[in-house]
Amino acid sequence: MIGMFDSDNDGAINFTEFEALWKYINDWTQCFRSFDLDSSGNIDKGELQNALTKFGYRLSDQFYNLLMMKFDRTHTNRINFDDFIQLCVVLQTLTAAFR
Ligand SMILES: [Ca+2]
Repeated sequence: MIGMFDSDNDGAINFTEFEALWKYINDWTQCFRSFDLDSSGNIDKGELQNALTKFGYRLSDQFYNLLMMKFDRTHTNRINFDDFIQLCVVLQTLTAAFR
């Protein structure tokens, strides 16, 4: 992840790059919190459906089950913060591929 933000490729994060990294993480944290309606610190299937519907995705119940199965790595029917970021990135990549 650090590599993504080392824009001058000197192997280190300078202040400007750190600011970009900080903003990126902050944006994701805020996004995650707004999804986590019951403030449990993770996203359940209902919260995921609610959030992705707001994003304009129309997905079948089966697809949500698939997403939960794939990204719920703790097998608690809930998605943690880092898995949630991964889910969004995968979904964005898929959406871009089908456009
Ligand atoms: Ca929650």
